[in-house]
Amino acid sequence: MIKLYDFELSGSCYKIRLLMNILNVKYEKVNVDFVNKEHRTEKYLKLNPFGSIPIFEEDGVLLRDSAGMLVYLAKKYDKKNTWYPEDPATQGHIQEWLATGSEGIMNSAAARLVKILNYPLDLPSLQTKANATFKIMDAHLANRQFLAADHATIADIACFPYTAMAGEGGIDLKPYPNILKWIDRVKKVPGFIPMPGIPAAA
Ligand SMILES: N[C@@H](CCC(=O)N[C@@H](CS)C(=O)NCC(=O)O)C(=O)O
Repeated sequence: MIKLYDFELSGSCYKIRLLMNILNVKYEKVNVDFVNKEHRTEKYLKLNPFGSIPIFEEDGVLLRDSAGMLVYLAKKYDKKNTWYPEDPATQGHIQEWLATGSEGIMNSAAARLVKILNYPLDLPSLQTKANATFKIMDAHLANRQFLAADHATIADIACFPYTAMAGEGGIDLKPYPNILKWIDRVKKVPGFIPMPGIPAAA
């Protein structure tokens, strides 16, 4: 049985819950007390020396990064190969957006941590960097429905949570109409689930 070390308010953990729900994969959830930094205790640092969640285990496979988990789940459980298609160009583009989901968009995640958990980080700088990423993403989505293919892939899941929750980090998405339409599109994917801060489609 898959074990997901999870925190309900973490957008990174939500990426994994979301794909597992879409693919109808059963799993056991282990709640991590993130607010009190349980993920930084010895027990968790043994599982992930980088000290972050989510952490994922199945049959002796231990994964410590959400992008790795998305690839693993799609390869193992998506029998139709739509979430991580075989074609090399699409895989290349997916990897590009997995990187953006772990880099530029994480500025939005960090801005949210400043706002909701008082992380001592430079909020204006994080907001500026997140906005720079959203500007590029909005232009990319001007003539596309999804980030890396003509249908949803793990690229969309990787970039979705901290884009959709940008407002919680004090970042206004109104200047990015193509992103707003994309958020609605992702919410309509069969198997979509909400999380606190990301309501279901209206
Ligand atoms: N590269 C990791 C990063 C995940 C990440 O940043 N997780 C946050 C929670 S959303 C975390 O655990 N941060 C550690 C901390 O703030 O102490 C992934 O995508 O899985």
